[in-house]
Amino acid sequence: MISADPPHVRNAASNFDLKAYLKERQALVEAALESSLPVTYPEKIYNAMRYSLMAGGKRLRPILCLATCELLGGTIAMAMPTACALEMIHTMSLIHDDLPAMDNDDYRRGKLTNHKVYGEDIAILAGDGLLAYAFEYVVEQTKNVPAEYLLKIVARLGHAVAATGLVGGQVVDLECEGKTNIGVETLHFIHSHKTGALLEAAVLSGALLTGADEATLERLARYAANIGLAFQIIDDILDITSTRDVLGKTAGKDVTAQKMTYPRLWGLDKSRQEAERLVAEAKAELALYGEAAVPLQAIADYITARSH
Ligand code: GRG
Repeated sequence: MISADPPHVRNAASNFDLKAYLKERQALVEAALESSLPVTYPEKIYNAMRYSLMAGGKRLRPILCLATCELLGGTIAMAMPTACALEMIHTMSLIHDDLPAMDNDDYRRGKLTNHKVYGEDIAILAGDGLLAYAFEYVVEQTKNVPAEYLLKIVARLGHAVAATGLVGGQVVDLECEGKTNIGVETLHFIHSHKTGALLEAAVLSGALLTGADEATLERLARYAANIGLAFQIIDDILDITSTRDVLGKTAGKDVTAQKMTYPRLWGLDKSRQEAERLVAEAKAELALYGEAAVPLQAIADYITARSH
């Protein structure tokens, strides 16, 4: 395929070391998360919250937030509290998703799930605690950002969690359990809400920290929607083609539960092609930023190349 990018952008893209970039960003996020939640009385709940928050994971949502903020001229320092809040929200959604009343999973991020270690009661509260703390954390810890920008970020995060986002996606997912006649629109609804909404919030909150205008937000929302869907398609593929050791969570669950997935709808080859098409579209949205867009474009590539 002939690249539409000018040669200097192509060179910047081919010289960009994504592995090193992700490693560095992950280390920054780990350090910030580590100090975000000290253990105090009652220790049990703080330990349960930290157990899942510090259990690893790719830290994709924080990294997207930092990268978008930097793309638009902001700094890592400005964005780090929001980046941590995104990971707190994501972690709470994983804890609740794994509960016996939801997906009933025993493993997550290569470890026993929160309720397996702390019991269901504490796991529910650990999720609630992380969710509430995320909002407090953004407002209390963000420095050098106007309050009106922070208000928009808080609203955007709320929108991503509420029935307009994660909760709505999870409800439709639960409703579809055991049904074999799920169409592509319903599948898209589930995943654009369960997975896409928080990825979009990660990108848009990074932009909102810099006071981005509507056109910029719309462009970045298109980038996020495309990588969000690609991310989910790859998730579905990996559930079939990978193992628990590599994924850090139970593999093959979708087939066992006879869940409707993209590979089930389209087959593995078409699913992979579709993910690649979405990533190419996501990258094209950012072409006008030239070299500055290389990190976000490389993150889009990582979504289809990842093994877990
Ligand atoms: C948000 C109030 C509230 C309730 C939760 C349970 C629920 C409602 C929603 C489910 C959301 C969910 C678990 C979606 C799946 C998203 C997804 C693809 C998770 C895996 O993300 P990765 O691969 O995981 O980024 P790591 O571990 O790398 O962070």
